[in-house]
Amino acid sequence: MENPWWHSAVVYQIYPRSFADADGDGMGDLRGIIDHLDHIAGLGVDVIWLSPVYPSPQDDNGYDISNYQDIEPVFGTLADFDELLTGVHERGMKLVMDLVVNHSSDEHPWFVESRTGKDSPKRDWYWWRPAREGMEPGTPGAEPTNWGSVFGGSAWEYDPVSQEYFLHIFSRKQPDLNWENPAVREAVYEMMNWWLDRGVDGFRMDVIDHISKDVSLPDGVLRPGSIYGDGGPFWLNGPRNHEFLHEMYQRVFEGRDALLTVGETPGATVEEALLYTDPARQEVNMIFQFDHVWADRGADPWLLYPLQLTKLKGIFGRWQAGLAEVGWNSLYWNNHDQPRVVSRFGDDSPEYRERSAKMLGAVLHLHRGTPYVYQGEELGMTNAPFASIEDFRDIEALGHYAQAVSQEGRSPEDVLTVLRARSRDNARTPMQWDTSPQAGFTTGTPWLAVNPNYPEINAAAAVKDPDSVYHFYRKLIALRHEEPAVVHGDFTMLLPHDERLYAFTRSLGGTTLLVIGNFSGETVRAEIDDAAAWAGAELLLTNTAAPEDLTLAPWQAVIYRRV
Ligand code: TEU
Repeated sequence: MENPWWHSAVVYQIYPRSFADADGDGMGDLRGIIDHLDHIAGLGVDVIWLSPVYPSPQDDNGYDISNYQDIEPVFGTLADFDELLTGVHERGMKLVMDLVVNHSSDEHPWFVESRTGKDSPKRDWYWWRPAREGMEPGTPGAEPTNWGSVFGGSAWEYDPVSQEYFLHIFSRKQPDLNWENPAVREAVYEMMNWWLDRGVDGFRMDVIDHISKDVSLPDGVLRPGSIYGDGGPFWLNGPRNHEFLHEMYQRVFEGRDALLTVGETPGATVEEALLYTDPARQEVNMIFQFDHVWADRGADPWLLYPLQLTKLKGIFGRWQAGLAEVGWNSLYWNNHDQPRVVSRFGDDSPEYRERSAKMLGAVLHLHRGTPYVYQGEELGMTNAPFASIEDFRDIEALGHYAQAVSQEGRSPEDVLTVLRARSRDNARTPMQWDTSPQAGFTTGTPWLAVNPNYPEINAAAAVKDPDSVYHFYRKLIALRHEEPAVVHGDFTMLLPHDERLYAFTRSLGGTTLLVIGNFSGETVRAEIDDAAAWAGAELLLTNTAAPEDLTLAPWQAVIYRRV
């Protein structure tokens, strides 16, 4: 197969609620995005991925959709959307929508109808089940399975009218759609075609490896310290997942040019990824795997560990090798679900924030795959100083806190410590545009507090400063567009046992790139085998003074080229 365009593309993710508020209601909107398109285009990215902008009760900030074919009024109108799409296309970029079809909102007309009773024609569009045998419906423990939901509490919600339960892997306002029912699939494909006909350029598919469930719905293993079982094995990469995605390809993507499709797959292994992304199988272009963003946590997502660089390198090395011949990687540090990478794997102190943010960007962008930049990452935005549980807004953080403190008796301070490091709200604080009040995000009161560090960290300052993280990212993106070895080169990990240096080469034809990132606050010499050969090599990019003898300053990154 010819190399598709998205092999050399870079994607920028917008979380609309937190990007830019044009009308002063404290919430970002489409007009705000339109007003700031030049900031994104200035980075040189090829694609924008827009997190959900559809009508939604906003229980999970738009990942609970009540109408798939319109725009949330808080964000604007379909006319605004068309204007945005035109503005994106005029700047030579593409626009990819978020597709959230593992579940809908409980306020979607499909679910409203499904809920009217056992005889509803849409009853089978969702997962309705009776109480556990021999148990009184609605009593504790009578849920059809013992599964916990991702956001805390049971994954089943009881409906007293029909005396049955419906499944919700996420919040009770996000009932899971039943993909076993062909009418559900047809409705989804029809909606996708409607957006593509309108001119959008593809989809990022929310938890798309959850759509096929083990229909026998067995109990899960009890999580240590929890009262709920782990349903993951029965809803991740289920028996018909690949079949459904191939059908979607045939019904929606076949015969359309220049699209980008990326599946979010928290449960994917390298082996599964090969199936999802092998072009011959016609499923999706690439997936978001989670191994590297789970490198610093345990099986229990709320247990945190310090980063072990050797573990992180092992994960990336495995994915680079696994998809080298067939399939394709996506590359990301950040999105709206992850804490800020400079606070997590870098050093967000004033001394090293910018340098470590650039180092992390350099290491990620020089891998083989399609890099994703999440809004604010190009500024080196940091985690936020949450003082108490009242400062959080995310349903996941609040749900976890309630379950851990009230139901499981954990100490509120311990739970808060983990939330400060881990909460998704770290990624969702408003975009920092300038030094005006509320960082120029809104003239009103922001829905989530602006990070108080905006006088130092903001887009206006970054765009003006040629040494900023923003301009470093711009150079990384340009390098991908100009140097074929970045896109196509073979990947070889060096120094796999080093806990401070992340080093690798990329080779294509006669060109070899050497990339080294120092993940430590110490000065470290890279003891690579052919160090002498790199003595006279061209230094393409670094984030502080050029090193001598491959001796890297704290948090330094270097990219050398030899031809
Ligand atoms: O995320 C799925 C997912 O993997 C997360 O819920 C993850 O388990 C959690 O964030 C770990 O902290 C997608 C969306 O990206 C997320 O925003 C939604 O909340 C979720 O699906 C439900 O739609």
